[in-house]
Amino acid sequence: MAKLFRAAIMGPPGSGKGTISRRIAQSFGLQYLSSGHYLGFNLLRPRFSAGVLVKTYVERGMLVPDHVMTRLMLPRLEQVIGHSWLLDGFPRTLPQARELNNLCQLDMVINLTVPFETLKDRLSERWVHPASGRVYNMGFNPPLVEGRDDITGEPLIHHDDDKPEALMARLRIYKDVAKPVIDFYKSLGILHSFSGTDTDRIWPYINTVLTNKMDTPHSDARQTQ
Ligand code: G5P
Repeated sequence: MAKLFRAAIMGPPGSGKGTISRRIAQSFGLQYLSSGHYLGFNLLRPRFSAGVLVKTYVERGMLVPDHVMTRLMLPRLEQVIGHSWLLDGFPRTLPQARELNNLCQLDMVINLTVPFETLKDRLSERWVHPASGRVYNMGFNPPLVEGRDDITGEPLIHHDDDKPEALMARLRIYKDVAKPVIDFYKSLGILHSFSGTDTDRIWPYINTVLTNKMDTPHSDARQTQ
């Protein structure tokens, strides 16, 4: 049996984590687990008791408390114990990274760095299909029909936390909390950083590093949104 591979991707809001994660999942067959998508999905479920609290944080661009996030995400990882996976958006803080490390050790952490102005431009033009998490950008990967998801034809939405005020808060918070997480993974020797303004230029480097790290064969990168 091929060795299991566990990775996480981190980077500021709009750095392309979701876009690159989908390419990785498609090319390398990893299960894709997104904390943002999982939070959004749970907010739609009446049985999710922390829903109101979580909504307040997300809408303001603030981080959801660590204990809520670990209670949401760690059981999810236990469900995919026999699979290789890629985590997007978790862990976000040092306490989350430590809790995750107690449950399982990651093989690789991908760290994206993208200039601030680029992030602002991208997010102001982002449209999302809420049910699937598919993202579009009016310049980079526009939907086939304006305002509609390519696969289902359902309406696309602009997230409240992509609006300017929440966006600035998210970018500020990211700067503060990411550094200790980056240092933690650096100290474990598993951090790989990739910088640039274009996802399509960063992607071949990520593809090469992953190919070298994983035993499984890979297919060519493909845009999957
Ligand atoms: P999320 O959902 O984890 P963020 O804020 O980290 O959200 P986000 O905004 O989803 O990250 P991304 O995934 O890094 O961004 O980027 P993306 O969606 O792939 O790309 C952004 C846009 O740029 C898209 O429109 C895409 O098409 C376009 N794009 C990509 N590449 C290019 C390019 O090369 N050129 C151009 N022109 N466009 C491009 O977290 C949301 C909230 O949930 C909570 C927090 O409140 C958080 O704010 N949360 C947590 N709280 C605490 N702990 C955690 N672990 C949490 N996880 C989530």
